[in-house]
Amino acid sequence: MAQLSLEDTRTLAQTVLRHHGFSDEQAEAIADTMAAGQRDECASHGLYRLLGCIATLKAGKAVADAQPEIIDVAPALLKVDAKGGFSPLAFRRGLPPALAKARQNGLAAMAINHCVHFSALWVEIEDITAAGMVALACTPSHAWVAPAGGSTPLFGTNPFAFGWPRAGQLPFVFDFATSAIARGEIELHRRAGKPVPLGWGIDGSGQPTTDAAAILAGAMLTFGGHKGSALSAMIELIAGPLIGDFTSAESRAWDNGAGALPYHGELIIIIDPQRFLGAQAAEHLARAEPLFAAMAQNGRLPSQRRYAARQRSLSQGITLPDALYRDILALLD
Ligand code: NDP
Ligand code: PYC
Repeated sequence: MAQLSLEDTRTLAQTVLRHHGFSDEQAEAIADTMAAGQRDECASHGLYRLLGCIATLKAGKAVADAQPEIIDVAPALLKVDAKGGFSPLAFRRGLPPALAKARQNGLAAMAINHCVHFSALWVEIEDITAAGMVALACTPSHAWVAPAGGSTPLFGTNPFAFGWPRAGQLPFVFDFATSAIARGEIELHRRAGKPVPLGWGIDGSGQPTTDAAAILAGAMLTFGGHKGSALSAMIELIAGPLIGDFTSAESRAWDNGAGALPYHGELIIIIDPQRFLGAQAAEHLARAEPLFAAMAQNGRLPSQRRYAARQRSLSQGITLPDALYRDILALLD
């Protein structure tokens, strides 16, 4: 394994992105997001994504110097047109006005449109909870996942994330794909030549398989059968047609076999507890704490693995498989 400090991780990502023509602002926002993923040991959404970002750019499916445009739609609605760039800079630009709207109105919805998307959603959720807000986010991807009972890909891996601010503690956050697992995790299994658990996907003839490559060529499955399938459909709708953007099937059609990262929109909803609860906000938010304490019956809350990994990375730096490190360095040739 290669070992890097956190600063070197961020610098490596920025250097690769700038080398391929990304503007400074785009490179910084993308690199920060990838470095956070690597720091929290979310390998499928860390530096590995550099390979996909550069391949997407080379395929002509991303704009390296896009300048996101903010569109004020209504008192509680904001759109950010990413103009074909990656989502992190669009989120970064949209967040301050979206938070201002949430403070003013009690809640705000921010749509990011026309963005290429590679990232884990918790990175954004944590920026919102840091402002004392409750947050939800979701996004489609490419049509890779069969609806419950089917074998033809239709849905994206469609992640759904939620965040709850906690006084004096890291927030309660969960963030999961509505497929059994993120596609990136199956890709990492294929790279490592490892089988995947049964239940992650089916091969081209609809048969259950543990072969990562066969699933990537066949179809992924939703988590929780018809329940994950319905949630995935909801995400297609509220982060697709509702915000005037692509579904996962439309994103895959746009890709047209290029093998690029998905291109679509994202919906982020921000709720201000202070506006909901006024002077009683602190008292009611504190009532979440016994719930969290009682929830950890299986040993931990969602995100606690990440937070522990973050502490490790802050003191020891990150590790990267040698083959991936070589592939990333080769992007500088
Ligand atoms: P996982 O199944 O690994 O985990 C999902 C969530 O469940 C995390 O919050 C995780 O916390 C929590 N969790 C896992 N195990 C436990 C446990 N035993 N007890 C309590 N909580 C637990 O993730 P996925 O593969 O579904 O998704 C990974 C990432 O991929 C997400 O961040 C998602 O945003 C991203 N993604 C992005 C897409 C995009 O289009 N941009 C598409 C699909 C996925 P912890 O992290 O602490 O383990
Ligand atoms: O891992 O499913 C995934 C994914 C899709 C887009 C970004 N990550």
